[in-house]
Amino acid sequence: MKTFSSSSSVSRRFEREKDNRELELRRRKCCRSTIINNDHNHHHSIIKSYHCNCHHHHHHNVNKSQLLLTIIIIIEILNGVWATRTNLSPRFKSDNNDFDTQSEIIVRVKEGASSLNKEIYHLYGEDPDNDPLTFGVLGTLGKDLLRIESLSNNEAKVYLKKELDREIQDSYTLVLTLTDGKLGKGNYITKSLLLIVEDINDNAPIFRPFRTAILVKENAKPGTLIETFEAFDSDEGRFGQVFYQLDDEIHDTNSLGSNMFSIQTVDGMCKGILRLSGQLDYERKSLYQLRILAIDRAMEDSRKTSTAAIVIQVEDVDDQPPIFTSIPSITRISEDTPIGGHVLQVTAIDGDKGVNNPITYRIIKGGNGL
Ligand SMILES: [Ca+2]
Ligand SMILES: [Ca+2]
Ligand SMILES: [Ca+2]
Ligand SMILES: [Ca+2]
Repeated sequence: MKTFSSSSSVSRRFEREKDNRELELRRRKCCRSTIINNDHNHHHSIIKSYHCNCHHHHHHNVNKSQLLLTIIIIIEILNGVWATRTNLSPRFKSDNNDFDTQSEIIVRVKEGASSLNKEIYHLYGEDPDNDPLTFGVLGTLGKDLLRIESLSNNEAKVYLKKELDREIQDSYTLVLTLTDGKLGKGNYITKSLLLIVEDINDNAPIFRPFRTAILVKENAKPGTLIETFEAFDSDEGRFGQVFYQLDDEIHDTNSLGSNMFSIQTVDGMCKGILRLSGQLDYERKSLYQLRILAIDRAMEDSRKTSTAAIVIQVEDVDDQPPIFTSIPSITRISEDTPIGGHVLQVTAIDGDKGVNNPITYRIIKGGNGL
């Protein structure tokens, strides 16, 4: 009995060990994957114990996956929020290269009407999120000068809206804006635009005040300075350099005007010096009308000219002897001519037409008794 009992207890122990091994095996399987759940009804006690064991495990797994799911959902939500919050900013691009962040756009435009409504620049932008881009310009001055026309989602043309005058302002610093519509109202990416106004020859020289009527003594020596002219031209470089000429088209009656005077340009001083170059003669010509031309040094077909008209009055000097106009060669005087009576009338005029020299008469010889 004891043997039996012992043999039966051995057999039970064996059974128990077998069960345990099986249980362990199943547990391992179970823990490896939750799909194995279905064939647990092999042995009741085992299943029970297994269930007991695995039930705990399953519970734990459900909690874990719920947590995982929750975490994933939260991450998804956060991702969404993050994505909208971290909209990637657009940026300006040049046509083929990215801009250096510090560099500004430099545009050169000729002054004057020829540049009006011309396309002066082509804008490119880039947005990592491919948002449609809007270009603009800041400030009233910028809006006054530029018109920006959108071409596509990331391109725009810049037109000059206003006629520029270099002589008033030769450059403008403007600020271009770029938004993807997500940066928020009033937020822009900006880029500095330097607008350089280039010169054209649109100004004629302007004379400084000068004497329009000048009196010159007829005996003035050739080379005498008559007047200095000064004309300023506000254009740049050669467009603003001035030289002087006498207008040959004005001919006085003797056609001596161009020889009688000459004008010399003093380079670098904007001055023209009018000198006498011939010998004046009041008796021959007492009035000269001159036209002084101030011309800039642009190419011949685009030169600009101003004229100064002056009158030169020749001043008479007493350089001519008087001339008798009537003098009888023989005069008869009757004997009874009373003393103090009329003997002879002579007249003379001064050779100088302008100077009202008084003519004095004297009898030089043979005047005894007269
Ligand atoms: Ca964006
Ligand atoms: Ca101008
Ligand atoms: Ca000029
Ligand atoms: Ca100019």
